Amino acid sequence: TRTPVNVTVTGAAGNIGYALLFRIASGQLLGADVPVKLRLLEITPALKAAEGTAMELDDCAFPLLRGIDISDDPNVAFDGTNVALLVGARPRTKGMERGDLLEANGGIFAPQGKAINGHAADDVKILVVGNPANTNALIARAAAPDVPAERFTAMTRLDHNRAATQLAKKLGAGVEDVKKLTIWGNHSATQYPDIFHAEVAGRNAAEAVGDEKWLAEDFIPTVAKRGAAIIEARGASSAASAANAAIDHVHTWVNGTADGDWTSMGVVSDGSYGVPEGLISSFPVTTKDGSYEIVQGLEINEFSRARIDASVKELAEERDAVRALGLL
Ligand code: NAX
Repeated sequence: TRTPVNVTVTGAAGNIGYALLFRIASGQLLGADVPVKLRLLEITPALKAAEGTAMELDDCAFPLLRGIDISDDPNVAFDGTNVALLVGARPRTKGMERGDLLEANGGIFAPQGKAINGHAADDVKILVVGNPANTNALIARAAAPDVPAERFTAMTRLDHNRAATQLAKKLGAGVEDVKKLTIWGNHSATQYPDIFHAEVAGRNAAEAVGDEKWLAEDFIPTVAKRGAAIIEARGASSAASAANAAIDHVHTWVNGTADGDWTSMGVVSDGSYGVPEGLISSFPVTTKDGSYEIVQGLEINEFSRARIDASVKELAEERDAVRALGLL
């Protein structure tokens, strides 16, 4: 029998946590033959709620679930962790300036990065979901100098999945027919969902759409503002779809992308496509055997260039702001 994989989830008592934990425990994160141990990290006042979720996890009698530990101490929750899902974050509240938001999240992600550095397993893979996800990943990474930089990733898979559905609907295709979509840049309203290299049922997606106005005025804003539209409709932010994207992100990272396809992940830039080295920005990536590579050699047209640059500029500003706060 295989040794269980340790999976840490922060913000475990939150909305996304509730939608995520049961899927991890049922084997959807790593595979139907991989036993898991869950480590739940919460702030002290939410420990009781996390215990309630753990009771429900027990009540599911998942054969792959080999244990649940709950803690409010990152050094405990990240001890021996193989997969760390950093979901809990400080949300922006009314009247909060960006600097305050980044500082509050620095107070969460710097100590968590430090705890990962000191206690995680050598093969640790980290996904940051909590917003601002790219910059929170940057902060955690800076606090973990002994962990290879490429292990820190930020989630743009929800944006990727949203874009796939919008494109499939437009072309009357199934989502399974959509390949090689890319989300570039920041997980924010400046993100750029790129269909110029995408294929739908074997055809170039931009050619099949043949309508730049739809692209600029409908598709891109619909994808980029989808989070706000969900809040408006549900009265609560995306939770099950965000959890689903976190599952997809890690599953793809571990199990590989299909031949002739790629996915989108926020990863440390190596300078590809003019994205300054060190920024955690979303790129097209292929994955294999637990590692990933940024897809090289794509031609970037003027339409795309302007939008990638705008989102990357925002990332650079966030980096400069957290640097000024002494977090990098
Ligand atoms: P909730 O407010 O329901 O849950 C957050 C949980 O995190 C709470 O239980 C809180 O106690 C916990 N928490 C706060 N500080 C913590 C700390 N230092 N250590 C451990 N736990 C801590 O939010 P939820 O709806 O679950 O969303 C979580 C995060 O995901 C938010 O930052 C949200 O903005 C972000 N999202 C990111 C998305 C993405 O695509 N990257 C999409 C969905 C979502 O908006």
